[in-house]
Amino acid sequence: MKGWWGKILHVDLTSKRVREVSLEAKLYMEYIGGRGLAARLLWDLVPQGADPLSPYNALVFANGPLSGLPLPSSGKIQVACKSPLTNGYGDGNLGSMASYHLKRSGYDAVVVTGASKNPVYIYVENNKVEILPADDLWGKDTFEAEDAIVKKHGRNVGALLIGPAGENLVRYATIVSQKGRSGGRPGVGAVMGSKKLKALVIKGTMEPPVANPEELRKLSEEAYKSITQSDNYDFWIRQGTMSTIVWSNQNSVLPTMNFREGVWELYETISGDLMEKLKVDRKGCPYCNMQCGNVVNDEIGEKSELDYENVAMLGSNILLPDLKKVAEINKLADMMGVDTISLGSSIGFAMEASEKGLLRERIEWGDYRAVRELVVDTSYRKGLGAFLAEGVMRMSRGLGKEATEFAMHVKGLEISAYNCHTAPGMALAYGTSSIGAHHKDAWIISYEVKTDRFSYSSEKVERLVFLQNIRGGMFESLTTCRLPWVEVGLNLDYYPKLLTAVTGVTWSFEDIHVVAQRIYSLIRAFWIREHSGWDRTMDYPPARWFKHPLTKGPFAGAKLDPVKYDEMLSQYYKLRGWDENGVPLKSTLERLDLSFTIPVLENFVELK
Ligand code: PTT
Ligand code: SF4
Repeated sequence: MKGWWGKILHVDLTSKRVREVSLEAKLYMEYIGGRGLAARLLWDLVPQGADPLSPYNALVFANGPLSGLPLPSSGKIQVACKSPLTNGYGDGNLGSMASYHLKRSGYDAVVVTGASKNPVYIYVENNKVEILPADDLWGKDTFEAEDAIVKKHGRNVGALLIGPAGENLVRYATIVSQKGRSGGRPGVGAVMGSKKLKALVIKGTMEPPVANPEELRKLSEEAYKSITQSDNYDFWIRQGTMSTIVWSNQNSVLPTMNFREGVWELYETISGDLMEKLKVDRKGCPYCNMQCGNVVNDEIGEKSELDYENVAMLGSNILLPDLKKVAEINKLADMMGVDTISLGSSIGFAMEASEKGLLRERIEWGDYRAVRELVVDTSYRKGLGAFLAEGVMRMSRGLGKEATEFAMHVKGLEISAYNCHTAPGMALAYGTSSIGAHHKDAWIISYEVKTDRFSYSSEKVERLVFLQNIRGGMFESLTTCRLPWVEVGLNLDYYPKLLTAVTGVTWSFEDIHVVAQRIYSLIRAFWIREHSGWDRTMDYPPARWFKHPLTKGPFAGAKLDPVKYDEMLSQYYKLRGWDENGVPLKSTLERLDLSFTIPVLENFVELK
């Protein structure tokens, strides 16, 4: 079999037992890799009802067949587990040399179960695996810890690390690599912390398994060239995702004051244009020729890497009108290993609760010093920070019904940086994303504002399913960065061709769509297995978008229509082959070779 090694590494930290597990070729054909493989492993390995922060949870680090190979923007790795934030399926995606080294280590994935009593890190060098003490790393931030790892093992390794937030089980702690790449929004870093695992360090030196290296070289060369020849290439290199600040404000979707508004009169204080003036460097992921990490000097003169989501959630959403200050908060989040989106949302929620007198503590909108302190306190679970470390869903439950209306999450995961009062398609994308409210599965909003933005049309729902299958299904499983396609228009046809060259098996888009449908239904089955009393309300966006109209900008007065949202949701379920509660139909599970989930699901819901 080419394209995959056919083996994963299983490390149990309770028994300190390490073993290689061979997987059948059929599994790879059915799930491809990355997210698909992770979802299947989690279904098989995590006992139903397991506490995500207990030794029973499993942590998966998975490559796809294209990750870490010499082709555009391939240096990505999936990290996944049962989420301590949502109690459902959770994953994330990091650009890291860990992807490159895993591809050359002889394994497709590393799975960690159990929990160590003392801090450890795992060192994998090809098929030599060691569980090493990490007492001297524990307590260090992710930047210091990576420096210490590099000092010991040299520069030629890939390291995935947690910081104090992961160690202290902050429910939205992430995994960080290369001082500025962060992944695993739904608390994957906290699960790593619960296992007392400070880092996974990989060094791989073997030849990766590629069926047709000459074809891979030819296709990659063409694709790299096509990227640099794109009309948008120069602008992308200058601003990367930061150009979205102006775009979002222009289109009334910039999250402002805890998603109360979609426009902010001070948007220029955090814009991509301003960022360009402050920019001192550019960073990015391995094998990328359109690197988008915009590095600026922050308020205290240290380097910080900016992206749209970070800046919107820690800028407009909490009314902090100063890019250098936002950059400092962002860098602190990377050092602590905490997700900027959930952090910005939790801080915004606390500010609004304080304004409304629902919180004893006073925390004013835009209070930079208080925010800086809160980031550290949240990471160490101190004072008000201990409350914020729980995320907005749990915070709001402690504050009463009024607070639940402005708790901006779906299924417990905080909403990423698009306000949807005027974007029903994007609201549905958040409602039905595989991990809770994240834009990665479907960024339909760009299409939506260009077309009939206020419509709840069936055509929009069809587009949403298509985007989810490509983004959440194909890219997350291959696993490569989707931005060459999204931002500079790399032709999607390259991907089945690259997959064919690497695996030696002919893949079409139809094949990939079937895999994507399988992954969506399996992840849905996982959610249902882990949540008793499942129904369609799990797929609803926050009440704020239905109840509190915008008060500013060209669309003042606008809000979502709950009846029409429900109609869209029903149509979405039909297209996925799910029933009116969003539960996969028996026939869908059988068609997608997911029959093994049927007897399990029947314990929790009535399957139609
Ligand atoms: C991603 C989410 C995003 S999405 C951003 S900015 W974005 C935030 N980045 C954070 C950060 O930085 N530090 C931090 N402490 N927390 C952060 N939380 C937020 O996390 C990221 C890029 C970006 S930048 C995007 S859109 C694309 N996302 C991809 C994806 O999801 N899949 C894929 N196949 N390709 C993608 N390419 C792009 O990657 P999560 P990264 Mg990320 C510092 O992790 O959990 O998926 O959440 O991985 O290496 O930093 O690349 O405007
Ligand atoms: Fe990484 Fe950005 Fe390149 Fe994607 S476009 S691979 S996120 S540097």
